[in-house]
Amino acid sequence: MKKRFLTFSLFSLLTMGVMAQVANVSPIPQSVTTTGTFFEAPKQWRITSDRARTSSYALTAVSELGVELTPRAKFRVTLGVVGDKSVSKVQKLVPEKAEGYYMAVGPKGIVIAGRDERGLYYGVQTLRRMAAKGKLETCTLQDWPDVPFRGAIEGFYGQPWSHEHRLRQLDFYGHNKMNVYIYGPKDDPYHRDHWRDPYPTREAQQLQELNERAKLRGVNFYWAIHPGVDIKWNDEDRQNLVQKLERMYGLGIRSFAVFFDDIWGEGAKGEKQAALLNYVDSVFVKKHGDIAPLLLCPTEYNRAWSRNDSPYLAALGNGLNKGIEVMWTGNSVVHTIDKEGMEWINQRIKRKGYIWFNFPVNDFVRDHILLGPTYGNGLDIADDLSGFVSNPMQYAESSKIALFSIADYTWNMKHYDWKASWRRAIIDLLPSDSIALLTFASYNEDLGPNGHGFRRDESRQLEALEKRIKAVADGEVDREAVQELSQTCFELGTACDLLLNNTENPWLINELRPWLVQGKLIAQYGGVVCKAARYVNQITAVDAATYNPDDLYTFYSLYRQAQSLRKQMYENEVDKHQLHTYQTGTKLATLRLMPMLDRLMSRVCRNHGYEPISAYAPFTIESNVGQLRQLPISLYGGEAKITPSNEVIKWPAGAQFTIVGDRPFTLTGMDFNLGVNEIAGKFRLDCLLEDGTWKTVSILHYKPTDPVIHTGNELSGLTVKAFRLTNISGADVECYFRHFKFNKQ
Ligand code: LOG
Repeated sequence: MKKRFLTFSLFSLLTMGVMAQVANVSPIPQSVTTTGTFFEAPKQWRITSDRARTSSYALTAVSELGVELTPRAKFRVTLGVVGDKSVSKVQKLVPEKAEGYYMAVGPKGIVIAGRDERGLYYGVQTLRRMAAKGKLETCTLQDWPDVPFRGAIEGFYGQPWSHEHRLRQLDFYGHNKMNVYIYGPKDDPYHRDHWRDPYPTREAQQLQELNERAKLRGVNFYWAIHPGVDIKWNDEDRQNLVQKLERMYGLGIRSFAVFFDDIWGEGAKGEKQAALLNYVDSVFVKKHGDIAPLLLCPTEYNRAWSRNDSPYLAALGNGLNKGIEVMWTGNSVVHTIDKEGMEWINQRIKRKGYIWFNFPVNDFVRDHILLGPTYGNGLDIADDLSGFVSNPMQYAESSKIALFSIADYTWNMKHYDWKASWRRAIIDLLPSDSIALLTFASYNEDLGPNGHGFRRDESRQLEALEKRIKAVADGEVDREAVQELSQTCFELGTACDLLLNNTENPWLINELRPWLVQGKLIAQYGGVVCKAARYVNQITAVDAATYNPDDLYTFYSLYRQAQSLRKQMYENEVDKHQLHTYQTGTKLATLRLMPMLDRLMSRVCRNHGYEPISAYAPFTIESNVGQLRQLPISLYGGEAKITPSNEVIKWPAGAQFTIVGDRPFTLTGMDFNLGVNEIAGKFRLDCLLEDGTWKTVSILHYKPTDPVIHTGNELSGLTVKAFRLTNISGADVECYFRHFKFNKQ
């Protein structure tokens, strides 16, 4: 057997760790000339800069490098921006690109000259990475970003990030040369539902503090408002909007966005939105003169929702003032971005699209945490976009794996290597246990089936093994393959244990904990399955009657242990993770490892004449509403939940949504929320009884102001094979799919 214990990509990790050099700088610099010679970084540095520069945040960043700054030091660090005397000699070498810098490092000293203040700051960040291991490399660099605006948009549904997490994020963006953070958490009431109301004092102070930190990190702090749910196109609401923006301006914020995503009706009108944005542009942005160009997130924010001749997009393209940026998620809500897609949208909005990349956001697949690599975006689109921001998970620290790569990708697209970037991201996030994190992350890549149909590859290292395990005929076993699989599970378990006890980054470990505990159980289950597999052909028929309770090494004991572990996995999902009503469990390794183990186990069970053990999926969805067809459905105890959708659902007249059981089941309750008050009248609920007839069950709202739909008493105790919801209004209905649950006996 090959020795595989935690050797997964070990070589590349080690070589990277040893080389504290310019080749290690992330994001990858555009142009580097290096001699390959290293020298010990002196402990004391002397800064030389023009007086005008002394209060700059780039200089503050130097003071955070962990060296002693003293005028007596021999090692001189010369800092400046084009036009400063301090760097006049190298001025011509500074790239003529916004945020670019020139840098020279040698045993006598360092020179960093920025095209602008931010360029200088980025030069310091490069130095920070180069000096991280105590050695410096003699080299020169010319560097600049490919994409003008790079960063993150806190734009997901669910628990918004905490203040502390946001501060940590801003530090991280600065370190990784990202210059945008857009504040737009869907569940902040002052962003969306109560957009007209001012923030309470404490929240206002925190936003002010975030904005200050952002300035220190060279980040534009965008505050976004989402007025579309109930905006009236009248002067009063126009003033409400400007007033709210003025308040935020008063806190020191200088970058703003207006969102109209996931709405319909009045608020969704293109000409009205364009007119409003132009108004804000003239009476607010232009009036103050120190505000960044406005950012709009449109209602048709992806191609799947727009016709080729979309009047909506035309209204924006023709109507919006020059300079207002338009956000875009790509060919669908969750999609990678390519050249053809960029050309399509740019023609229509008559400007370069500003990408809102819906990865690694997991608000539509909350049972998975997404720690995989960022791949699939075109490497040739730098000139086709004005900005590229990633919408992360509500798990801020875990999102840094993807965000690190977004920084890498948007800075230097042509040299973006997703595998290498992923590894660097993981080393950067948890240097003390990077191999464990890399191993664990490789089981948290795919999203599982989801309403957006966005899938990722997972555990690529198992591809060959998967084929070998599959190739074996019933009743046979490939002992070497099983041994390797067992080793793989052991490695996953080791990784989970190491991480559970890691104290270097408690922020990260706390977020990962439910998945780490689940990972440990999967690893254990895998070990048992592999042991059981070795019994194939050795003992042909073991049944409970021959079971000796003193002997744990019988197939029957292993069978019961596997059963117990599946139960513990199930209990872990139910207990640990009721964080949010939308949470539907804690899953990992769903693409390769778990299916492999389950397949192997059922084969082994059949061989012994036992019932196979596997996860039980008793319900399926059938629907001619395309957006609902693929939603995952989960069952815990007697409660079944369908994963909600965040977008607007277009429910055609007459279209149905049906839940089918694999056997008759007895209902005890049901409620669902289509996000609209008094919408129950537009739908009918029918249950398919055991005798094959359909019975209608009444549906109603308890209150006119509460969108939740309840069922009449006649539902409880009804044994059904299926039930279905039909739009009987005679017209297409627009609604949401906020939650859907039913209980069975
Ligand atoms: C929302 C976003 C959400 C994401 C993924 C946009 C423009 N809007 O379907 O807030 O996090 O998808 O669920 C969206 O993407 N709606």
